[in-house]
Amino acid sequence: MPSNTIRLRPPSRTPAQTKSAKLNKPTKSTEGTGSSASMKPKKGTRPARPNVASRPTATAPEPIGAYLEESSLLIDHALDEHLPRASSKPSTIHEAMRYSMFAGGKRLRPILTLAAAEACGAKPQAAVPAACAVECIHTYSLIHDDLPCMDDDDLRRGRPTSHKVYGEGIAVLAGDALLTAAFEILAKARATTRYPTAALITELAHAAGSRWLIAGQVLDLEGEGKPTSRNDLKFIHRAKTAALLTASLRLGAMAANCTSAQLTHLTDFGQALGLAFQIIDDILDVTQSTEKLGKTAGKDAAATKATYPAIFGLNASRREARRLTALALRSLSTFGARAERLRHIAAHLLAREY
Ligand code: GRG
Repeated sequence: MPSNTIRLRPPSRTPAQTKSAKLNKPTKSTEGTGSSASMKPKKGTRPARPNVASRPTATAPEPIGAYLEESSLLIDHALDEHLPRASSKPSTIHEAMRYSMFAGGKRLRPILTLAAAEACGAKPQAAVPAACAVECIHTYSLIHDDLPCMDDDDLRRGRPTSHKVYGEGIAVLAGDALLTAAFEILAKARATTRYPTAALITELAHAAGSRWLIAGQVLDLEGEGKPTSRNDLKFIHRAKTAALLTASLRLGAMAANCTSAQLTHLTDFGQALGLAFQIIDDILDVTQSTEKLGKTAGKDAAATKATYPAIFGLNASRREARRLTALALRSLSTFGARAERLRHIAAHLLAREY
């Protein structure tokens, strides 16, 4: 893979594989089993962390593919530390939480959190609890969205969905537990002079609540098979997708003690990027295969859902995604070189194929 190619869907990895990747060692087959002496870090030492956290922020950024990979590992490592062990009682629920969490998602939202912190002059490490919290919310929403009473899907992140493996009851609870864990983790975020920890908690609760993420899901559910206006479609996409993506950026900025002007610019960036991201998702649903997407392709059309390609056509949808990405990029004009990673991420999301 060329080094500047975004790796949007890394292969599924267990926390053990994640740690091994950082240690540059072979992987164990399952977490907590079959440990070999050569796999274990020396007593008293911790696995080496990816070096994104300690790298100065003003230097030229490395290729985006490497940055995404390193950031993803940093987030996986932190999530592994924050989430209860799979062996904690009752193990079924903790295994189910980890099954979905470490299934190989793109980690887009937490990467945006780290990149936003960097754009505001902080080291990514400052935003790690917020990054983990948004990924917990996102993964919970995917588990619940896949349930038979919602979108009823069998495949997610290239694997059978949670309810297919653990049954509906445990899948509901795994989602609930990740939703709760998000706020437990975020409560550990350090306050800055401008933003108390409660401000970060409120930010995430608002984006994940009944006025945004859940509102999007409600309208999506209620709209199936019914005519949807262009404005309603825009609102559904904003609520279901752009709100959490924008909150991911805002949380990174807040963890970096950003100014209110920086927060406003990143909000504008997130709203435009989030809408572009969902339009691209709609396009990929009709243009890519199930195998490539790691989730069932053609699902939206089969459910007669309102999507951009269904309402505006494929070409107009592509044009709109390009226009919104350009608009998003303009919001970063005052950030200079520190926002280079956000710019690269936006460009690569526009070109993604899954
Ligand atoms: C609150 C149950 C509930 C649902 C909220 C997020 C959501 C609404 C539904 C999930 C399905 C869906 C189509 C969401 C839109 C956002 C989106 C494109 C999610 C997929 O995000 P990716 O591509 O996924 O970043 P990975 O697996 O890579 O993390």
